[in-house]
Amino acid sequence: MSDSDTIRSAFLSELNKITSLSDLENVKIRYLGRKGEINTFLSKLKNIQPNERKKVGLKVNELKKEIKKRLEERKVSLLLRQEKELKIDVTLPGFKYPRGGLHPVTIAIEEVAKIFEKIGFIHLSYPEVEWEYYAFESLNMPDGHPARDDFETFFIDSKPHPKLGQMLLTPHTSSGQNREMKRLKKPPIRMINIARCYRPNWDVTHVPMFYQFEGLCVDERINLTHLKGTLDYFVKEFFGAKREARVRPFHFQFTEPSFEVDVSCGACFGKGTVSGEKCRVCKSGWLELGGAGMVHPFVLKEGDIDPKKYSGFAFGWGVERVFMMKEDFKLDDLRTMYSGDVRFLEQF
Ligand code: FA5
Repeated sequence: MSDSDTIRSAFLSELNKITSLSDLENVKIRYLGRKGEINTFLSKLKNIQPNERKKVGLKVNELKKEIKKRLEERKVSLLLRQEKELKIDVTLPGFKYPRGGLHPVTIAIEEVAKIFEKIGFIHLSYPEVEWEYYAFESLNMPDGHPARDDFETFFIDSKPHPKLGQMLLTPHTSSGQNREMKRLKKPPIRMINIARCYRPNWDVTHVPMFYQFEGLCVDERINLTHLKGTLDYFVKEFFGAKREARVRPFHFQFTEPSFEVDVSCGACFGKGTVSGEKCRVCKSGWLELGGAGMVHPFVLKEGDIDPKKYSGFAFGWGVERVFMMKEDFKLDDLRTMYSGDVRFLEQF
């Protein structure tokens, strides 16, 4: 046979003639077996012009997938027909249903949680439907404060709580900080809160529903070196031993001092150049991860913790973002992650 189209049409006509499971097995061997049509064709790829080879190879692989799928479907329909006719041969091998896999975001959540659990952080998911108090007031952002604008929010049209304010969809996992302080009543606190967050954003780098993970550590004498050590630990565990974290001054209303955290680029390892040329992945040597800082004394007081005795650090990052950075791929559109497109999801 000369090309994959010829193999395909021959296969389709044989497929139509299959009336029993043994016919099906023969067709399967003829096309997918070790010396079958597909493998024979693949072994001849080396004779094709190099510029054509990739295209033809891809096409044959697609055909192989299609043949497998069609044979599986045929098998299911034959078995169902047999069952109907009450001619069940219990000695025949069973058939396998196609297997699904975990969504990449679920894979990332499990990995992040495991990394922090190893150093004693408790994995929790605080509510995504939240009160205004936890998302803002408890975090040093009173009603009308301009910092609230950084966390554009979906409010729920319902009767406000007399003390906790309006109900909303939490715009960040920092709303779990006050809840955890009040749950434990007393430090030490080591929490990793991984939960859904919502903001009315919809563009190539923003989705209205996304995940964040929030670390919170409060104890006596916690200082910046503990924060930096934890960031370095996470970066090495998640991205690889050669990667490093760095912090840059920033502002958040609920941490003081506040930082943005960067991770050294996996292509140039912080140098910004590869073989004398500007690194194409990062351009500057570093990639932005998310926010962090030392917990503001106001936030500790709101959590009934004495800021003279205790101090802490916190950080909060987007799960989708760290996942993409780890896999070293840039999605042209972050919304693809939630499009339910199996061709995208099958890659992980
Ligand atoms: C915050 O949400 C702070 N709460 C983080 C923090 C926690 C700082 C603790 C200090 C201490 P920011 O708005 O920058 O910060 O969001 C953090 C990350 O969430 C972003 O870097 C991004 O990765 C992710 N993110 C935010 N909005 C979206 C969105 N609409 N779609 C996808 N990811 C988003």
